[in-house]
Amino acid sequence: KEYFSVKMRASLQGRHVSGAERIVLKEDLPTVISQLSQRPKEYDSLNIKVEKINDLNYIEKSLNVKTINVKDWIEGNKVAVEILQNQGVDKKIAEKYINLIHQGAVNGENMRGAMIVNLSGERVEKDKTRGIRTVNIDFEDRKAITELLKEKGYTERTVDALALATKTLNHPDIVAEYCISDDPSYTTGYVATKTTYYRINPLKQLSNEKGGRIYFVKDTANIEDIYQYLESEAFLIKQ
Ligand code: PML
Repeated sequence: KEYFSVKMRASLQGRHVSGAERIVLKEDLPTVISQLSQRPKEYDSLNIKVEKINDLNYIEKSLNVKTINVKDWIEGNKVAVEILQNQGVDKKIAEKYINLIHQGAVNGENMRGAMIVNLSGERVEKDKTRGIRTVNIDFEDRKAITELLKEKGYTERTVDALALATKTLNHPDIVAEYCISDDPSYTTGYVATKTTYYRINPLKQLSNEKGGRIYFVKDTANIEDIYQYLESEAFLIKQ
């Protein structure tokens, strides 16, 4: 079977407004390209990139999803830090970088990709403005997963974020991830561990335009290998 990656990104006045990715069979390309092109509400520039995948890998199962409702984003972040601490991340280190994400990690602006922080508290991504981006990931049966998650009250964004987090945490050197959306109206965020995607609602203050991701890695992490795995290797998640 021939698989293709379809990546869409849209911007408005030079600002990124929407992005999505699918890995699909050749015969599904027309449908998927059309769907993705209709996804952003407003834009003045939209790119769709289609690339053939030569080497496709599989992940058996996505992370388990658990929702934690809290009274406000401050409380949400306390819960997030506790989960991170249970994964071996120092409290002070977790708090420092979480604060940075909430304030815009590049001089008050969002990074394009994720920050990588090791357990000693050092930032180890190669480019601190760009960060690292988890790409080339999808569910083998996206429709079924989406229906299942929507039944449980989750959103389309949960589906996309769950796929990304499942790939990210599947790397042996990555121990946990923290994420808040850069959409000012979307306040549910998550912390992912090796087994579980904890949706924390809310995890950021309503109307905050800052957002991003932090990947916490072992001190011995092979950074080159993490880039190669997250940015170049293609995976489908079976369920
Ligand atoms: C994003 O879209 O930028 C992040 C999405 C976070 C999804 C949280 C959830 O609803 O599970």
